[in-house]
This record gives sequence, C-alpha cells and structure tokens, in this order.
Amino acid sequence: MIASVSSVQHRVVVSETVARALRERTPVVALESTIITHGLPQPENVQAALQFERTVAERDAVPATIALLDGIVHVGLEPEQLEQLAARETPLKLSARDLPVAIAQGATGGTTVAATALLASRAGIRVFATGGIGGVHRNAATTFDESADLGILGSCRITVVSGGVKSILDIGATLERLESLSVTVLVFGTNRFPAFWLSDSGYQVDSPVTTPEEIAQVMQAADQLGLPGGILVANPLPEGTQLDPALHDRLLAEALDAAGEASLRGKEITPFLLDYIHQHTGRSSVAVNLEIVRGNCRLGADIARAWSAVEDGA
Ligand code: PSU
Ligand code: MN
Repeated sequence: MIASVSSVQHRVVVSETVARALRERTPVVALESTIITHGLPQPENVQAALQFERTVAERDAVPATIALLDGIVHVGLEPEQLEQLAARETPLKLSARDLPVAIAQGATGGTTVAATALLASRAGIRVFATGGIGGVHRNAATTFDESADLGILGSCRITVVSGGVKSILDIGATLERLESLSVTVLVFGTNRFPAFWLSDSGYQVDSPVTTPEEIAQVMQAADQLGLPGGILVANPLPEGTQLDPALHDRLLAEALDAAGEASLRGKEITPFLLDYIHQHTGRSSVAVNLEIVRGNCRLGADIARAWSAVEDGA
C-alpha cells in the first residue's frame, strides 16, 4: 500500500501511513537505515529496526524509516522491506552524494544520516532520530575525512536527535565544524555534550534545553529567521546506563590502531570502528547502542508532537 507524492514520482515512494501523517500534519519521525545495514551486527539489526519503529509509534508519532530499494527511495518501509534490507549480504552504504548514481543504477542500500536528512527534509519531515551522527575523523587534518552528515545538517531544515558524536571521532573538531556550518546544537537536560556510549564527552555547549516544547520553539524561531540548516539535539544517556568508561577507552584505542593497520579508506572506516568495538565488548556495546537509539526515538517522537502543536497554532 504505497502512494507517490513527489515530483520525481517514480523514484520516491512515500508510504501511505507517512503520506497521510504529513498531509494531516500529525507527528512523523524519520529513521535512518545505515544503522541497520552497517551500524549494528546481524541478526540484532532487524529486531532493532522494528523496535525503533515501535518506540516511535508508542509515543504517538509515525515512524518513517528511509532506504533505497532497487533504485527507489522509500520514505516509510513495510516490515517485510525492513527485513529484506537487514538480511542483505552486501548492502550499500549510501550518503547523499551516492544517491543519484544508486537511483540511476537501481541499487539497494542503507541511507546514512546525510542521505536520510536530505530525503526526509525533501519529503517534509521535520524530525529525525538516529544513534550517533558522523563527524570529523581524528586524523582529518591530513585525510580531510569529515562526514557529509555535517554539511547536510548545515543545509537541510531538519532536527536530528542523536546521542552526540562517538568518541571514534574528534568531538571537539566536530563541534567546531557544526558552528562553522551554523547548525544549532542543543543538549537535552544538561550542558554537557555526550559521546554516544558515554554520557559526557568533556565538551560543554551553550544551550541546554529541558523540554520538547522548548525545542519546537527553537525550530520555529529558526524557521522564522530562515536559517538554512538544521538543529542537532544531543540526548545523553543517564550515567548509570553508559558503557564502562575504562572498557570504552581501552577498546577505542585498540579500534583506532586496528583501523590504522588495515589502511582503510573513505566510507569503510566508520563501520569498521563500530564493528571492532561491538565484537570486542561481548556485545555489551550493542545493548548500550540500542538503548541510546530507543531514547532518541522517544525524544524524537516527543519533539515531533510538540512541533505538530506549534504548526497547529501557526
Ligand atoms: N556513527 C555512529 N553510528 C552509525 C553511523 C555513524 O555512531 O551507524 C553511520 C550513520 O549512518 C552515519 C554514517 O551517517 O555512519 C557516517 O558515516 P561516514 O563517517 O562514512 O560519513
Ligand atoms: Mn568519511
């Protein structure tokens, strides 16, 4: 049951549920799919993907998982489509710049934060929940490796809820680039910017926010200013649920060494680091990872509801 609602109709399919919610301006939360294809190990990934959707739905918002299937952009997947994507042996990892060629060639793949934010905002979705966004890699001064997630966040009007930025990246440099790109950065409930598995990265931001309604007001103010880019909402884990910091530090150092030895390039690097850490924590990092995304789905749904209320009043 699908309906096309795009100017490139044969290339973008918005599911009926998502299309109706957008028409009626009821809450919608976009979800990415690289986390399914490359961020989490099989077979946890498919259960996780279904669970993220349920978590959004339980908070009275419509989940819209976005992916490319056989050259068609799907905004809102049926459970069977999610299962097929999660079970694929060698799915593609599609960032924004990969979409044109993947569409032209009829390919299938998971969409990164960059690609998902682009597609969601083009479809009219304002809130997007993920795990952690990409950012500036630690050796970027020589490799120029900076995720396209940052540039897209600087140019698409979308509010992305994430657990901050993983410590596999240079968090300080990532925050600097977000400033250069005029991305508004908010932290929920504190001014300490989180580091995904860890509740506190050691970096502080200017703007803690404490309610979803406040975030919706920030979105409205950004719209009124015509700010070209988006808003990053970092949602820290409660300290009691974070990964053991000593284990984290040891594995991170090992993962970075292993990546150096493997001489990886480009888009392989992030999945390699994540996989290394998942493999070497006896999967406790996977459990923490899932908890982070579920928390972001809940907050994303709450923001989407607050945003619908603002739109109704507008
Ligand atoms: N960071 C994470 N988990 C992830 C990713 C990043 O903590 O799953 C995925 C997201 O889809 C993100 C992408 O958009 O990796 C970034 O990849 P790169 O660093 O190659 O831009
Ligand atoms: Mn990169």
